[in-house]
Amino acid sequence: MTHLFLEALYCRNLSRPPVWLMRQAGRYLPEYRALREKHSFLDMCHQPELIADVTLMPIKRFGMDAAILFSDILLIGEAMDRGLHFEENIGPVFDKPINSPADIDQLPSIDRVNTLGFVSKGIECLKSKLSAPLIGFCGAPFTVASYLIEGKSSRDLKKTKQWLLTDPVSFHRLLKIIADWSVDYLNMQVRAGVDAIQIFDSWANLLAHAQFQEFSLYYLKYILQRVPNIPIILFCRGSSTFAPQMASLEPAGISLDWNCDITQMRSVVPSHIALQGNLDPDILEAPIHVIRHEVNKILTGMRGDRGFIFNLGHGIFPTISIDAVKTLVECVKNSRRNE
Ligand code: 1CP
Repeated sequence: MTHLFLEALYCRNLSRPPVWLMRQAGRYLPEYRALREKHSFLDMCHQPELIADVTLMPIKRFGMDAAILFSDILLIGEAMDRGLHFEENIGPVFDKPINSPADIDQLPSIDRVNTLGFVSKGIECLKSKLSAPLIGFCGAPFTVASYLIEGKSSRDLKKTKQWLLTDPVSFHRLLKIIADWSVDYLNMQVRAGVDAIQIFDSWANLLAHAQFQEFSLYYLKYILQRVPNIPIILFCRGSSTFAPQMASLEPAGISLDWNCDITQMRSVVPSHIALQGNLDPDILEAPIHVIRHEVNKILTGMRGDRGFIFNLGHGIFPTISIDAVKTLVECVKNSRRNE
């Protein structure tokens, strides 16, 4: 059976473009909110049956062409024993942030990755229930390091950036440890049955050009080389600027933020690398006719591109309406063949 999403990821899709949305399994869904009344977010991430149920929610409701595993990039930090919890209206918090090189030296050994076995079980649980391809994921070492260092969400990553500027050697040590954990964690997901992987570098946009090369790209390459035989999509906020550097790693696909014209990006990213994106998520809070117009603009610009996957430039907000998402998915699914 051919799947549009995988066909497009291999840049050989001759049909309409596939569509899925970052954060499609999340708080904008009433059925997700109903389940969250009964469980904490981390509880949901820990229980294989709930992982499967939530992953399936958007597929059942909208029929996206790919499912993304319900989980979180910060579970690796939990496995590292840094005391992860999620606070209402605040977001992720690490009770034991990484404050010094000595904290790096005390991180547990890599076999603790196996404490994430519930993720594998969730994937196995999904395989019989899901006909669409399943996307596994992890955070990029730079983004995961930034949460471990800041201890919570931060809009400027002051502590992280001062660390990498003043003591790059220990910063690299931390990135290497996270990269090794990520390799094992992703290979665990591949063994359990995911069909593709996306790596999220959500805060790369705060890095200068040369910093991106040194502190992000190097480790993305490290991971790509060690997780073979599975198509990997690289996403970063900042991909509109960093796409040429990302393309040099030859990933299966690049997911673009919404600051660039995706059609023009095709002249920068070679046609054997899939392009995913890149609707501005704010557009989903505009009137329905605006949503249709903007979705069609992207579809028209990318018509005929065998490696195009429709997505947002970043995740869906919890405030976005079901009707808006329905409109988007229908527009893509009703679009003309890719000829
Ligand atoms: O309260 C709740 O119910 C939890 C909300 C929530 C959800 C639904 C969080 C907390 N994470 C998730 C799921 C999640 N996170 C997925 C699952 C599947 C899907 O996409 O549908 C994925 C892929 C992630 C990845 C993730 N987590 C990223 C990278 C992508 C991105 O959006 O940039 C990041 C940065 C996180 C950290 C995180 N987890 C949760 C929140 C609110 C945050 C972001 C905090 C911040 O803005 O700093």
